[in-house]
Amino acid sequence: MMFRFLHMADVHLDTAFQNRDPEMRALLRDSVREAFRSGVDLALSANCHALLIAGDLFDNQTLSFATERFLLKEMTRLKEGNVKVFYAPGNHDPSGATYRASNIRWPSNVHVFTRREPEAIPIRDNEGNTRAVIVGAGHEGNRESENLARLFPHADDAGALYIGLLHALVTGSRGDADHERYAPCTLDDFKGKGYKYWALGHIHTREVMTEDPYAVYPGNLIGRNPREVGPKGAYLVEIYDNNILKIDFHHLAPLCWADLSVNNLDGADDFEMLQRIIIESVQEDLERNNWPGRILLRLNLEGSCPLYQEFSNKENIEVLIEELALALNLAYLEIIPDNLIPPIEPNKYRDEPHILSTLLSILDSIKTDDELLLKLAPEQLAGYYKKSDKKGKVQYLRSLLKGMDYEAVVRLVEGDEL
Ligand SMILES: [Mn+2]
Repeated sequence: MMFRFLHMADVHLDTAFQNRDPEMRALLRDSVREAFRSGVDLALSANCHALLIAGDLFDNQTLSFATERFLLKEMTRLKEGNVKVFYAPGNHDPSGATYRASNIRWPSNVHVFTRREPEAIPIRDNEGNTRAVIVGAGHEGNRESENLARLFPHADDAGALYIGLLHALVTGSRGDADHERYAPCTLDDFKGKGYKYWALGHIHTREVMTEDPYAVYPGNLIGRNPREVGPKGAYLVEIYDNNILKIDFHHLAPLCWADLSVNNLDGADDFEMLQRIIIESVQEDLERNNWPGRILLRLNLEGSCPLYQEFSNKENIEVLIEELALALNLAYLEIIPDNLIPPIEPNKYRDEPHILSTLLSILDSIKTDDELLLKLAPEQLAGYYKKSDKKGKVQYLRSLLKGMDYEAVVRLVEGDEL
């Protein structure tokens, strides 16, 4: 006997995308739905027995009529294809009775784990044999602070395949530091319970944390901002009687975020040249990544550039965006020029009879002279409590000196003289 399922999490339908303009907002919201629809298509075409959704399917605060209608339609499609749905709510879509979503009348193929106490649902084949047991628990409120994984029972039907379904923060996962500590647990909570696979949600970064048992975050279904780069989707999992497990990641998002930097703009002395250098560099990066779907790009421009001044004009940036988005066939482009500097050579200003030269030589000295450095900054530093730790203070102060010689030249020399 074999059990096949699709594991997804953190769909976040109805994210408001409030800081985006209306066109971009529409693109992102439609794309989330499209990604979910592709997941349903995959579950149907791969003849999955079940779709497992590990929470944050939507946002209770903003659940719209359109999304409610969309979800019911997609769940019904799964029902018609004999795919069961197991859905364990998370902190964004908790199941508590006061939330609007708790009144949704799901089709009969959908099981929602509404309680934080785990519940075991057997899936049987036509002969009545247990194919798998899905054990799930849901968040009832939006700030679950308890370790729910610990409450999961041991696999008691010895022959059956057990799968856990839970929205939780597992300590030590790749996204640990960036996510709220809801339903916190550790990998140890999953061990020794006789489960084959833990279908997790909450962390937006994809990760197979362990293989015995499998503890898996599929990541969110689609990147929502430039911090969530690369292909996004769900895991298609097959588990056979002999305990062999096949796991395949499927990209489902119709678009991918990329976050790239260009720092070779020394030769960009006119608009044409600026475009050419950027296009070449970005094309190379995109080809190397070879990400599927349309690309949304955050582009950081860094380092010295003769056209430094031109970037203080917003209109110039808009025109550049227009040209590059077209040339690179991007669905969206934002440019961050904050780390550009004028093409300057601090050495040009050394050993001359002016204050900049004196400042540069002081900056040079305090790279090695601890006493002089402390003399220039005798005050207690905010947030720096160890008064006696001279070495630590010196180290910290020195870390602030990076790029200061450039800064000094930019501040003390008039634009035309650079
Ligand atoms: Mn969450």
